[in-house]
Amino acid sequence: MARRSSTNGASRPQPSSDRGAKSDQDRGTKGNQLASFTDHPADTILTTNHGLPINDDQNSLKAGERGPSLLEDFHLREKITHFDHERIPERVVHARGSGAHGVFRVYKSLSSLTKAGFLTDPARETPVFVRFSTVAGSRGSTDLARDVRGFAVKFYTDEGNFDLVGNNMPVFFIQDAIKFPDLIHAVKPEPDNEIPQAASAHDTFWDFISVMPESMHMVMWLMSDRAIPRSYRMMEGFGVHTFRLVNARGTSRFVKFHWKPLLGVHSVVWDEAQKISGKDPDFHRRDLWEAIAEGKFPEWELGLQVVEEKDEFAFGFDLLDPTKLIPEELVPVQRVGRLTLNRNPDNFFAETEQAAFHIGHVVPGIDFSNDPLLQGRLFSYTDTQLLRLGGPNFHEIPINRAIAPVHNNQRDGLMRQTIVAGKVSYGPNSLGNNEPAQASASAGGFVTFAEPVEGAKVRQRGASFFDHYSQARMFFQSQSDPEQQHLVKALRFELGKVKNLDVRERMVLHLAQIDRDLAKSVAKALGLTVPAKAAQPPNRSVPADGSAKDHQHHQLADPAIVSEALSMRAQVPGPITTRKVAVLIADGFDAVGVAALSKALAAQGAAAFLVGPHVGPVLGDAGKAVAAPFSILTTSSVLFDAVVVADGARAADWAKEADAVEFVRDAYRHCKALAATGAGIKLLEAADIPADGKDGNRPADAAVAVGERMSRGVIEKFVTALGNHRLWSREPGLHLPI
Ligand code: HDE
Repeated sequence: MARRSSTNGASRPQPSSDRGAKSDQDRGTKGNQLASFTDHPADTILTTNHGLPINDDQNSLKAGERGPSLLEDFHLREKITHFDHERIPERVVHARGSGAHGVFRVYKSLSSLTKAGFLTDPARETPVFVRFSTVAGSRGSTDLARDVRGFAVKFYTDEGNFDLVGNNMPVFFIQDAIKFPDLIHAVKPEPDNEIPQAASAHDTFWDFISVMPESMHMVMWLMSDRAIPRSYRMMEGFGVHTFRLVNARGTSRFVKFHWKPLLGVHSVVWDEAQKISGKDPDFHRRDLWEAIAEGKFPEWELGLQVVEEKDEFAFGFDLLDPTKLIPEELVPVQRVGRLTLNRNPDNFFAETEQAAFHIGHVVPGIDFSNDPLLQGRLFSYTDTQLLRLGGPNFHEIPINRAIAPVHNNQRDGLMRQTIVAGKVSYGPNSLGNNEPAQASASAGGFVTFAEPVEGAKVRQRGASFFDHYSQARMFFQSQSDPEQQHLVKALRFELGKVKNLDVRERMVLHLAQIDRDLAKSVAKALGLTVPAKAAQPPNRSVPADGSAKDHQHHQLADPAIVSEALSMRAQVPGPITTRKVAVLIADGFDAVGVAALSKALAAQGAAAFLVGPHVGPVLGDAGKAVAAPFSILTTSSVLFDAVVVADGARAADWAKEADAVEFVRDAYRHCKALAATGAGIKLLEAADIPADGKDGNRPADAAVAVGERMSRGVIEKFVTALGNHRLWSREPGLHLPI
């Protein structure tokens, strides 16, 4: 098999040829003369990093068979030195991530809004690289932590790279970049013992939050199911900050960026998330990889909320405040283009790990607002790459290279790849025709929008920034009942893990400002009560000399809004494409029924996976064996969207297996669709699942389909339930009384 070792990599849009210097590695492995050394083709021969073919990679060079190793062994030293240096610092936040290549295309020209070429030309397909991530955990932590997810998109446009470095939640914890190190120190594992990994449920996080009222809106999102997505492919994305779009006439408008997944917005439940973390900590990474490998390409629509310059102050909140969102009911999201992820990386480290996103990578037609969080980020991203990627030339790493030509007078530095000929590396110059030359605006030069700015130098925020609760309340009150229940349970869990009682009490006071019922039901699980007239909770995010009055809580001028768009449940569930169904089969199983079910699922893009008592061949009722890729020991229902127990000669045996009982019990508890036929129904009974027609005392469950045979009716009921994602009405019985 030919080995690929190109620095340009087939896996990236090719950079312009004048900058694509070939590596030593390429030259070293391509020589024809190597072919004569072995039977293997020349480009498969083992060499040193300098191209020398290696004769013995099994033994180090020694002075005699039993003698000491020799310093002369340059191959041993090169190999081990390289190995010793394989690690680079992980990202200080968003360390755990997964990436994919794809393309973006705008539906129709947005030239009235922006001059950005990739947004004005529907014929143009722009290559992209996307990296999804969690925030708090280390590089090897679980995908299913309760956390914000990063959603970073690098567009390789003809006018340079544009990075939209967003999250799966539209607001953020803090209003000003100066608080970011504090926030991250609080949420990361505690510094004395480095516990807990990838979790916000600990004292330092909640201590910080409990004295930072501005975090309350984001905390509502973090405690909601948005923080435990079913899949990266089923998350919304948000640019968070207000940006600007600028058209060719120089007209600027404010814009919020959104990504809307075509598979719908879905989450798992917390018990399920914790189990997935044990059973398959790579769940989201695997899910993204497999969907792309199977050609079921994840897609999102790019959405824009556009606000005219004249409407800058039309809202009760400030567009520059990243703890506030613009309700879609006030400014609808226009869907303007489509992102398709269609290629997995060839090498995780070279591409996903070395990808360097920067909010400051913009193209003409896109500009910044004065959001103080955004402004701080403009500094942070290049700075962090200097340490993480080791120097100023990280833009030359293939995944980071622009496809637009790069010409400038920047030179040298650690690991410089580009070889620029000539004497002149300064401008202006006369020896080099004054090139590289500056581009006029009409020739595509980036011109910053000339926003008038005037003011005293102050360390202050606008008054509306001090409304900390209105949008937190809007978010909570816009959730459906099951979503509110999940949010309450998440707060009970997280605050229940906090040891410091003052922190718990302070949080209850904050919750009482958001919604009294919410506060009461959380307080109950903490053994606390909400005071009849809850006192104003503390706010320690005030400067030493600030007037206390200036920093008091303000109430937004906007009327209370319930925004349906904030509820995942209020949204269209999307197709069942790529949903995974576990089918439990034992010897003598109903092969025709299982085939009919698989066919019905495949017709809608979903897939059935056979789970046997063991992996490998399981006999069907007609005597034909099929290979089960999973056994009841190697997988778990938390890794599937729905479960079927097939009829068969040995199907009743499942009911005696504790692992099988757990399998279906979890699926039922997590509100998933279930089906069972014939003797398979016994397993549902063993797990105390109400199989309709079998238990007269309980009403039929809309997401449990049973029948003697795998009839069309059973299949239809099951597929419909799968399409509804989860049957949340099963849940109330599972809750503590509120
Ligand atoms: Fe980041 N953030 N961030 N962030 N961020 C980083 O950059 C930072 C913020 C986001 O897949 C770091 O290359 C500061 C908001 C994503 O590679 C670092 C502030 C949003 C990713 C950094 C913020 C984000 C990062 C760490 C407050 C959503 C992962 C490694 C002013 C809109 C990108 C790196 C990837 C990564 C700093 C706040 C999103 C340290 C100082 C708000 C998706 O530069």
